[in-house]
Amino acid sequence: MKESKSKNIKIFSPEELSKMKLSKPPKNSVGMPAILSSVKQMRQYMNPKDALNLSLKMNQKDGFDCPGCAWPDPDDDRSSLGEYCENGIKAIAEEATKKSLSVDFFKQNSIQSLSNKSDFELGKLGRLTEPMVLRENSDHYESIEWEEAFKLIANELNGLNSPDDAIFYTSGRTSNEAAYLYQLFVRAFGTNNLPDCSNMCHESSGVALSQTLGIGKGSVTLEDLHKAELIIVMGQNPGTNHPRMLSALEKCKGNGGKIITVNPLPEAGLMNYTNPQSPLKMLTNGVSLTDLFLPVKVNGDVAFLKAVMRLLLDKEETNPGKIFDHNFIKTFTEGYQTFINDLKKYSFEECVKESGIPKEDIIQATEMITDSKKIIICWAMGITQHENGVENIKEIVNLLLLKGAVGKPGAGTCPVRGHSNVQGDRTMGIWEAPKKAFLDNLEKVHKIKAPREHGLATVPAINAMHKDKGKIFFAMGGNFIGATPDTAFTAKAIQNCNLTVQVSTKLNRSHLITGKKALILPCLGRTDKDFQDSGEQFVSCENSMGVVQSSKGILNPPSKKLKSEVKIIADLASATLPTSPIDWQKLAANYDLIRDAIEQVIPGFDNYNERVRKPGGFYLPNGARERKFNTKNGKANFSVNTIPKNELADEEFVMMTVRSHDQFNTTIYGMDDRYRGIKNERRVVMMNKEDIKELGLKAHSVVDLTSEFNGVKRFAKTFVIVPYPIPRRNIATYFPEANPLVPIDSFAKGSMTPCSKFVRVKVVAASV
Ligand SMILES: Nc1nc2c(c(=O)[nH]1)N[C@H]1C(S)=C(S)[C@@H](COP(=O)(O)OP(=O)(O)OC[C@H]3O[C@@H](n4cnc5c(=O)[nH]c(N)nc54)[C@H](O)[C@@H]3O)O[C@H]1N2
Ligand SMILES: Nc1nc2c(c(=O)[nH]1)N[C@H]1C(S)=C(S)[C@@H](COP(=O)(O)OP(=O)(O)OC[C@H]3O[C@@H](n4cnc5c(=O)[nH]c(N)nc54)[C@H](O)[C@@H]3O)O[C@H]1N2
Ligand SMILES: [Mo]
Repeated sequence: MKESKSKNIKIFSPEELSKMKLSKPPKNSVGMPAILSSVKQMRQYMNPKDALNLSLKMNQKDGFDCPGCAWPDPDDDRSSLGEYCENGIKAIAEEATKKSLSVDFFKQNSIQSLSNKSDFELGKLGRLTEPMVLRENSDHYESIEWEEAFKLIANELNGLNSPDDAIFYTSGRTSNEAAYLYQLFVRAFGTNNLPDCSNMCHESSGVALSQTLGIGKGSVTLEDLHKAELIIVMGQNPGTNHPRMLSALEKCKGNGGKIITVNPLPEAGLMNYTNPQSPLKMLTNGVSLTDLFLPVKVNGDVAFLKAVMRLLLDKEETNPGKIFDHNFIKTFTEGYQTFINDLKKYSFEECVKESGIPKEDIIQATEMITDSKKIIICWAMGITQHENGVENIKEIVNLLLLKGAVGKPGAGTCPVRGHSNVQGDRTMGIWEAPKKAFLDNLEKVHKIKAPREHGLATVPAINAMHKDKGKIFFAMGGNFIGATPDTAFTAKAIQNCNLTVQVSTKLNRSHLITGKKALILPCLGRTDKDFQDSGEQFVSCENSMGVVQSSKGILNPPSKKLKSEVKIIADLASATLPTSPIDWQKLAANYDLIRDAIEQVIPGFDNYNERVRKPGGFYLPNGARERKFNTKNGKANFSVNTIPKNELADEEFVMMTVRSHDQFNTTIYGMDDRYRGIKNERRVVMMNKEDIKELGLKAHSVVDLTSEFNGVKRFAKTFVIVPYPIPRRNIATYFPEANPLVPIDSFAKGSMTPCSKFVRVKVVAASV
């Protein structure tokens, strides 16, 4: 039971942590301070002309898809100010930075010295410009020609005992075209080992929604949000992570809709908001988007939903036919009676207690739900990243089904996706568990033999690398070591590999914790122009609501040596599979041909090339939206879920790991979390002030955190205590700093999503 030590993980001293400043969270979110903050970011890191051009083209119909989140753009009128978004601008400034990394930089900086830099510092070094190799036992990356790099990878891949000894990760920025070609290469090579960031993100949503409604995606459109009578936002912080969603919520309210927020934290964006596109409103204090805030205990959501449904059932029994939508239930669903019989086993009081929400507030929420027919429930990581993440979502579906609130205007499911094309990547076949029909089509169209055995998702991939030496790990984007749980354990897994390859735009921790040999293959980003043999190319992405749109970069790339992700895959495939029946180079020369192939293999992409060129793109088919439930029984299914037993041992806390306002996942834009009033520090523990008192601590005390799971103890050192309005015995830390505490074997049943929002920890006196 001792800390597993791995090199290259930075530990901070308390002195380094002393610059923190706290202030009250702001009265209003977005508005002027947001604009100033993003302007600062642009001014600091970009050429002024690029900055202006980019902000005008962001999320416009003829522009590029913001590389930030997956929130959709309006189908019709888009604000002339640009679909403005503070964090979108930061994402762009980060990618379109004027700084770049030369070969000399790598000569001057060893892996060891780079490892001492924080994630924030690494990101700020600039864009990668040339392929680099880290040879065995070397401490410096050195330059390598593209051709030699591909040869090296091909040799290693072809030298494996089995194609299943290679693992091919994807992060959700990869375009449809690149994702399709990538999975095609991986399957032609012979494996389904295609873990992706989705495994750590909305996998629980995909599993739960497929089982209950027959489609792993949400059912609503942006228009539906505007028309809803009631939107319930659960486990999501849109002010920071999906800022443009706030305009949709504002529109809903403008149309008379109401908003309930279910969250352990009173997140600033939801509590108060000023639309950056309304200069007049910016002078005032903004509006409260949330009509009713429910401070649920971490993982108290099933209890909350059951409490509400228990009350609804009582009302229904005294007013038969008035509360539930029996017509819908009879025609479209199965499992109603079993669900109701189970619900009756719970007492309202018991559910209230487990939820942590005041009883009166639950009664009020129930009134609002009773009065509404058009209900949308939105959710994100606060719901999915739990052991019972899949059940959380099934319980959300139960409530919607009772109210007949699926598949009609203004109502439905809204899992709010993370990365800008994470949903599209899955549609393109980035999935370790592909459907038979998909593989059959792939074989037919491309004349390859597709492997049938399911591959490794993220957590099993880490375990496989940890156990067996000699694997190859290839990452199409992302920052695997930064994003995955159990940092020290995963580091060892990665270091077990013979070769690790990162296709990246910027330097991150995954370039420093590597296999015996490592390669960096630098690629074009979303904002860069992409020229191939047939001329200038565009790519396409699918947003959170199933709209596929084109995206075309407008900047000159930071280096002539960069290749597009598509071209990198094609070159790798040509080197690895010289006798392949697929003409990889032809596909890479003209992305229209890749789209033609997608059209043949994946349903819903008819006339892809034509329709994607229309301004605003096109909607993919969505059964649940039309009440066509493609489940095994053709019905929408009620399900029986249980309230988790989350008793805590003495001195134990439940830790959730969240994003600050100044980061995109492992990319740290800045050290502030403006909406939470925390400045200049990321190693913080947000804690209820009564708990701070009880532990004999004070605001700004420095502590260590430990977690123990299945007999293994984990440590993360030096965090500063910040008093925060958070339920008792719940604490919040930032991702990725707290990832060393997230146990590799603690994941959601049914989806294997790491429980990043529920880590049992102890807060102990700092040991340094
Ligand atoms: N600017 C920016 N945009 C982003 C990202 C980013 O890092 N920066 N990341 C992108 C990605 S990949 C994703 S997946 C999304 C993430 O978007 P979010 O899911 O909004 O991100 P988190 O910070 O993980 O926030 C989780 C929220 O859930 C709450 N929560 C935690 N536990 C519970 C619980 O048990 N119950 C309930 N009801 N609430 C809980 C937290 O208080 C927090 O408000 O954002 C995407 N967009
Ligand atoms: N504890 C904890 N852990 C979590 C989470 C949490 O809430 N808590 N959230 C999880 C979630 S929801 C997700 S989605 C994962 C995220 O996991 P990842 O997607 O793996 O991580 P990112 O930080 O988004 O990846 C950032 C890197 O991507 C590269 N990159 C950026 N743009 C491009 C591009 O256009 N092409 C290529 N090839 N590379 C590019 C850059 O080098 C950058 O450093 O993390 C998960 N981990
Ligand atoms: Mo995500």
